[in-house]
Amino acid sequence: MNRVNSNDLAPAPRTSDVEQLAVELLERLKYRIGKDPKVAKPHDWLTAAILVARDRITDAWMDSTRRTYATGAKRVYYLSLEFLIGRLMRDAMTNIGIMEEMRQALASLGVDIDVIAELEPDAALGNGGLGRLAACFMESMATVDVPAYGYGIRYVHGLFRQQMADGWQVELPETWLAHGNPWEFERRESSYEIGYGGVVETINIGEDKQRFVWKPAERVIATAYDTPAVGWRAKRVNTLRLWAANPIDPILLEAFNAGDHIGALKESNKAESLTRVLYPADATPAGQELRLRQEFFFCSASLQDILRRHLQQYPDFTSLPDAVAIQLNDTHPAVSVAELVRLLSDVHGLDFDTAWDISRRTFSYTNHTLLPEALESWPVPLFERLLPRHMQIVYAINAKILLQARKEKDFEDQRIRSISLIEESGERRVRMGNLAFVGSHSINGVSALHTELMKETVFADLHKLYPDRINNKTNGITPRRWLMQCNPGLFNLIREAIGDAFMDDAEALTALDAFADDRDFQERFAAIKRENKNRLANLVGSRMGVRIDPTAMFDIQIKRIHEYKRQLLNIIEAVALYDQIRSHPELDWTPRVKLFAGKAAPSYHNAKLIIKLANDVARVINNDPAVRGLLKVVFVPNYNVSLAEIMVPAADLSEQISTAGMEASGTGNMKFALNGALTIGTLDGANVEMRDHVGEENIVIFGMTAEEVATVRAEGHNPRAIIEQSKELSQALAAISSGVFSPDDRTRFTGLVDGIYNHDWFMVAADFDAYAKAQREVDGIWNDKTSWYSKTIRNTARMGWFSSDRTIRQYAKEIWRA
Ligand code: B1N
Repeated sequence: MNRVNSNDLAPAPRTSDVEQLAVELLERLKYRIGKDPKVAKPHDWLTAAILVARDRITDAWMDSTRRTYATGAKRVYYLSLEFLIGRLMRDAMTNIGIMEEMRQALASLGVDIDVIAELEPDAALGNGGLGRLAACFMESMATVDVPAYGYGIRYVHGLFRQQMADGWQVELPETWLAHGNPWEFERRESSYEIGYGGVVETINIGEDKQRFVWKPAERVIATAYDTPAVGWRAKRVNTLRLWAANPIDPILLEAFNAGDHIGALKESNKAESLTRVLYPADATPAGQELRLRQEFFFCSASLQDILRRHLQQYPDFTSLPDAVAIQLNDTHPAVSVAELVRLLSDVHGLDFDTAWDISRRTFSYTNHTLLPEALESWPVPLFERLLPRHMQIVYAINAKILLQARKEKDFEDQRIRSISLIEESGERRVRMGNLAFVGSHSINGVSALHTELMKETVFADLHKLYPDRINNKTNGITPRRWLMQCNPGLFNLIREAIGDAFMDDAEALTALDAFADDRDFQERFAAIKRENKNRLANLVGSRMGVRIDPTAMFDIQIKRIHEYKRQLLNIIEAVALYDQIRSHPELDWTPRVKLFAGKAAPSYHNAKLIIKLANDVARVINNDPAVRGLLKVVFVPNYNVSLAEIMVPAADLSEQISTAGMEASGTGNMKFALNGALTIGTLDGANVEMRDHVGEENIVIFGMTAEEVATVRAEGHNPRAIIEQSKELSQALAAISSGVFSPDDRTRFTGLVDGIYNHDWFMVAADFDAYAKAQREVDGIWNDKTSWYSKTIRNTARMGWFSSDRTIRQYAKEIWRA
């Protein structure tokens, strides 16, 4: 019999000329959305445009999948509880190279692509840097041709929407799925059972051997939703697979028939609440039972999926570490270590030691923070109740590790306690960081400084036991989204100057160095910055009704609100500057606009107070005629990826001022410098390496080093004495504390200021004078425009190394061996 070759039926490769795209747009509009162009709403056009792009991506996607099977290439799995994606349309269309044609095709149908692009909701399935890094990595893994799958949760509500009510943050639910999501494919056939609770049965199978069978009391179904992740030039398209929870019995028939229509939905509601909302905590553990349920849910589903795929291609699991690499994005997926051991031994029949060995050679773990309060741990009773079999496995792993450690010299009781998977002081808890560490063959930090501090602090003893495991992979950002797409003006200027090589190799940007002192180039660079600032000024004007002057210096701090990031230091400096401008009107002040944006965790009291302070200070300064517009303060609400894409290209000055030793890396710092901003920053996280790359004359560094902070904290310091020695600081603090900015509630900020007087844990007082001095140095550079542009152009030229393509190549070579 002659079988039909499916390739014969495959449509011919699509052309992407303007007419063809226009035809397809009308086709999708009619047959997929059911609308006539005459009545189509902007949203319908957005969906149609995405569907047309998606079809082209799908061709490349299937091709990538076939190639992975055919070559037997190693697969990389990136497990992350967060993916902070933002919008996808512009990214996908640029990467498959149809952006201009699509613009024209839509225009020929009377549709403005920029208008519909604004309607695409941000996929905000993450909080901040950790989630955004995962999104940049997805794009870079496809770009550098690593066969990769991202695994996470399809939250119905991503990060909350931030609204301001009288200057206070108010959280509103985000409904990114309200109009459907044309990017995703639901995969009903890829679903798995996930269990919780119940009991473990032990079956004796002779020769002193036992089998363990976990009988969960509760079960839910995990169903996959796939989104394509398109690499640059569509070289490869990978998969982001997000899990949604569904009940096993959507309707409890017995209850329903008995007339209890609400009770009949109990299971359904319970299952769906699992994946309903993203925990809004950044760099702090969420702590609640639902969070542990979420973590186990997506880990178990992902691992079952990985093992199933492996068995399609290999006879057994001995080949797993050679065929598969699983990267744990922080400790949030660390329960995977126990779950993989369970699946391999209890379900697939391997003995414990083999399962453990395979597992350890498959996993690697990235640590993203050293904040002691951020290290995840779960109360033993909770862990045991929810995951009884995993608790046994954790104990078994612990026994193995501690036995081995006791044989080492220098491992006395204190050291043993510190490497144990169980915290024994006070309430007994399972330490997820230690579990991730011992369960992985590689543990990496996210900047050179952070990695060194990992070795000296949180993982000092584990590092002593396993000295070859900790390594560094400095973070990066994708230059497609964070230069090409968000800053087309600068992108085109660079192309004209140095050609196209940097589009495939960001480090080729160094050719721009030759233009740094070229007057003509400086002027064109400045003109583009000015356009970007106009765009931001218009946004601030229309969204907030605040007029800002685009010729003033735009000084920007955008990131999550956290005491260690020190937005407070920036605000206090603004208050001190305000004082100075009023008392010395005769001096030649540099006009500045200080812009802030960022969300606070809803339960983080001081962070919310800092937002209120920024708004209170803004109201007073912006309305004081004595300031003569020389200083403005603006807090832009609802910071998200899309807002960052407008603010980053518009920045003159980038604020990266965390207490040294506390910001693991930062990635916003890289985005600003790449887009031609000067950085004012501490020697923290990746700032240190940025200084090495751009040159110390092209970045303004101030303040204590991580080592100095550690010493001062250990020896104790006297912030009160420091404050009393600084007239500017004491005046600014007195004004804030006494209610100058909060006449309606004079003691609103007293507690915040008292914290600085009494302990100053974040070294705000200790670094204030150095910071203020550095700011005046920035003014000096700003006022010499050739010097300013020669520095900022060099920033753009020398930031190519911070491309996430470089980061991913290092992971691929040194960790995944892919
Ligand atoms: O990860 C980023 C780094 O650039 C930042 O410096 C770092 O602060 C950030 C618990 C976190 N560390 N830890 C978190 C997020 C959510 C959560 O529930 C912790 N985020 C970071 C990328 O490496």
